[in-house]
Amino acid sequence: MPDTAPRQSAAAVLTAALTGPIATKQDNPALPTAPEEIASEARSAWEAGATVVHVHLRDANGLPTADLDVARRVVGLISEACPVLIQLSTGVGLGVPFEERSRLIETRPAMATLNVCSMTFGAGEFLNPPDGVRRLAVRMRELGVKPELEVYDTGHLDVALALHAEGLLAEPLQFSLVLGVRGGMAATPENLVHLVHRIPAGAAWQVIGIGRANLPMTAIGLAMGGNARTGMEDTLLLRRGVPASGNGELIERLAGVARALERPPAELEETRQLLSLPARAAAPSTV
Ligand code: KMH
Ligand code: ZN
Repeated sequence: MPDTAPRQSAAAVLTAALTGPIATKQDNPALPTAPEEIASEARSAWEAGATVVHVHLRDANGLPTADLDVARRVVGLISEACPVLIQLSTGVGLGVPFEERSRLIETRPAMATLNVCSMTFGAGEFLNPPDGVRRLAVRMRELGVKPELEVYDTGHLDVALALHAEGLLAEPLQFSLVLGVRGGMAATPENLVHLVHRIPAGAAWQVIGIGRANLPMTAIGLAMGGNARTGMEDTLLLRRGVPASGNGELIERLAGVARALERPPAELEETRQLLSLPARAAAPSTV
């Protein structure tokens, strides 16, 4: 009997979300917060198979910040540590004002997140006002910063597609499907399948699973042909009761899943192609 099952032989882009804005060293002492720690974790993730790092910034007290000097320092240290591609978070942290968060793209990262809707986010509120989101999308397009469209619920996908229909987003689109945030979609295979079916042809997409959903949701996403993200922003545990020793360990496990599914982790140049990034990084910031 011939094997007619669809094959997923293409490489998968693995992204490491190194620290996020919410967890603290009390939650897991391996969480990187200082710029040097974040750069060292970027290198561990790179060595384990990640070609993109998603970066949040912390101040000297370990709190989320959108400080441009901290951004330049962290990006500089990561670039010295390894050639990984850097995606800055414009989500930053729940208490940081939207306009401050938006200024981060003036440092001209290759990629940055674009959160298209406001929402309840765990115990807090994540504010992304429609006019601000439109301005940020326009500015990202002007600067050549590739937006990663963060989709925490089905309506967020509609808003992202409406921004695209207005001509505010360059093709090909790139989506993160985030499952398991309290206030967003529950982490169920049905929710993921529903969203994947609605992603426009030619767009890149990755799965983000929060907490205990991290491994199952990313595994399903890889099996469906998507890219995947893990890291200490998404889960502090390797498995129930076992804290992750760092981002490298989480990426190593995800790379193993990807290889088992015949989706080997993408190399750097493959990643640039799969995400339609220019061959070289954007010009350094003069801001
Ligand atoms: N943790 C939230 C504030 C992003 O990086 O752009 C959402 C977030 C999104 O982290
Ligand atoms: Zn983030």
